[in-house]
Amino acid sequence: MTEEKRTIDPAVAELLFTCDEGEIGTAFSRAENMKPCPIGRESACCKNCFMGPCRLTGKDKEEKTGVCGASMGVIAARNLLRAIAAGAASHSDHGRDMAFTLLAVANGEAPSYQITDVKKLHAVAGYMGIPTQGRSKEDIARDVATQALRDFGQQGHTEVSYVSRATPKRQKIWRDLDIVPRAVDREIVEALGRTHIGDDQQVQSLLTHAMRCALGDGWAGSMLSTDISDILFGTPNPGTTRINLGVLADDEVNIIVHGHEPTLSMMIVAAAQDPEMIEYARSKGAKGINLSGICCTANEILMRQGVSSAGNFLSQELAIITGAVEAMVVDIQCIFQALVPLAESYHTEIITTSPKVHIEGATHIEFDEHRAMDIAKEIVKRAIDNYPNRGETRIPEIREGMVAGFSHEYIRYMLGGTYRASFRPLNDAIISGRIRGAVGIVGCNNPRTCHDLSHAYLVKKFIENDVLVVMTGCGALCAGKYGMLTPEALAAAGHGLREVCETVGMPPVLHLGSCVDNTRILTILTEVATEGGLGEDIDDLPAVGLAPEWMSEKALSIATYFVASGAYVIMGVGNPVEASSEVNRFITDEWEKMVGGRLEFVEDPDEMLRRSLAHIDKKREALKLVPWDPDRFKKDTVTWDEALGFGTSVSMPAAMEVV
Ligand code: SF4
Ligand code: MSK
Repeated sequence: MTEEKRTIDPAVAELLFTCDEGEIGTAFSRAENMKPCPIGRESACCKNCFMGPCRLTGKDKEEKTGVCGASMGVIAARNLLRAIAAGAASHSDHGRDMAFTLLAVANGEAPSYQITDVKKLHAVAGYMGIPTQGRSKEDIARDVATQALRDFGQQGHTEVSYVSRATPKRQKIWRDLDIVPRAVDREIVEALGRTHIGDDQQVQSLLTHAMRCALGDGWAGSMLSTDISDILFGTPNPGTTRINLGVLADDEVNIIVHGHEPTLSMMIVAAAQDPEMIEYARSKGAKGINLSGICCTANEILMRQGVSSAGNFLSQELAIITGAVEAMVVDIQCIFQALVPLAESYHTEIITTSPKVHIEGATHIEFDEHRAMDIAKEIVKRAIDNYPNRGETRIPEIREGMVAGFSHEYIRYMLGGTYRASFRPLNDAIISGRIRGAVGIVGCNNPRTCHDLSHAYLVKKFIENDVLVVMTGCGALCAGKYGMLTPEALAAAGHGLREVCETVGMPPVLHLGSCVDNTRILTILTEVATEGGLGEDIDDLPAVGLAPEWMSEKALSIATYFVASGAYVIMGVGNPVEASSEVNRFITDEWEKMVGGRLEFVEDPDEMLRRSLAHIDKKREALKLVPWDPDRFKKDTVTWDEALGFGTSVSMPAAMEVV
């Protein structure tokens, strides 16, 4: 396969060419050499007991059953529910660790951390009904952390705290359907129990619980994770940084942090800036210490500390192939086991840090929030000591500037200032047709589809069509690589969207953070619905969620909690439940009848675009808004910038033109 078909990222293409020449394997080549199992890929296989695994194949597979009699629909629904439970567990355990860190800080047991955003702490306490008047921030934080931990493990006929943050209409839908999450852990455990041999064997029942389980992730585990991260490390405000493999420095100690958690990586940021450490690096012949991130650990630290990113999910191996990385420090999720054998051919040390993530052959330095800074310094020192072992390097000279870190709090402020922070101007822009609608483009990369192509293509097409784009995860990092997270991207936007963005001073594509920060999108949608003029709830809004290059079980959980919150969600790459027409009908038409949202799997980016715009226009019509007209806000006068010659431009990679 040619590099153009594997990726549109020139830095990745350059290193893949090197890999091909040197016969170095990567996820790209392994995906080419190993065709996905066609039976498992469409969910026509069950291995939930040892009478199987049972494979239902052939044209009449929907007439067949497993040894126990399980139908194709039940097998596919169980597989989907298990995947959602795993995704929810992964996110939510991250959230639980954040709650434990907050508790340790409140109890004075984690001296490296502090409560940075007291305003956010008070807001979260308010959601939880915890009093704040006349109390110390430590006392409030202790109560918030304790309630958060209760939301994970409480028993009985309870509801997780943040259900109250949804609109009244949404809360009623959930209560009427009995899908309000009782506790995060309980819904995940019940999902595993229901899918055991001989338990729940009805598609409707399994897929209804799938929504409850995913809601526990979206409206508790992940939302708590985002909020507590903001309390500890600060609610993000937009700042500038750089992205792509060209951020690695040829003459400095390069440390990459990879995974999802901000707790250790924020300490490594501080340790890498310690004058003693910088002096130590100089003593080894380096000019300094250069920290960058990959995947969502990158998102966590770039939006709070402006640390640059070396790339997204499929760049993790290529960073090592540059030969310039002294240490890759990993925490949880999305970390290839392949990193360790690959690093053996270079000098890079792979350091695992989570008690939950060990990789055979990696160095394990376990993180403990009680002595976080000591551990961070130990890791930075190891990387410095490794610098003299560096051999030949090949760092692509490719990097791009980006603006990142739009929390929903900042968006409200950006739209209305401190004096009248509000989503009103955004609602008005949608009502007037300047903004046609909004999409959230989120999720991973997947070597089963051209790296970055669908993300970048869809972003370009949506902003051309006056659709505001918000992004998280590796999709957001993709947009950064192609200059789409800068004010200059406005040059590619439609007339109405451009006018709004110029007035407010924001780019047409907003970076909202990491995977768990998809909950910021839930909050924005809820606040927009509550603001007035666009219906009562998320399912009334001209908005769509897309995960064009997804690969993880977490993505399925995210998609499902958005659907259960009322959103239309389209996922790319392929359909993991294709084998069952019953399950496909359920997650589309039945879920739409129940909760107003639907989940579709669509491979072709043009078809994703067509369906999204059709949905946005359908919702505009239902709200009796003026139909979108691309020329209504076309200006016949030039802007001051244009008149003064400060033209804007946005460069799209040539490979996108082939779409
Ligand atoms: Fe086969 Fe049923 Fe066992 Fe699944 S649970 S492996 S369908 S016998
Ligand atoms: S890191 S889950 S590849 S977005 Fe959040 Fe990226 Fe997907 Fe991992």
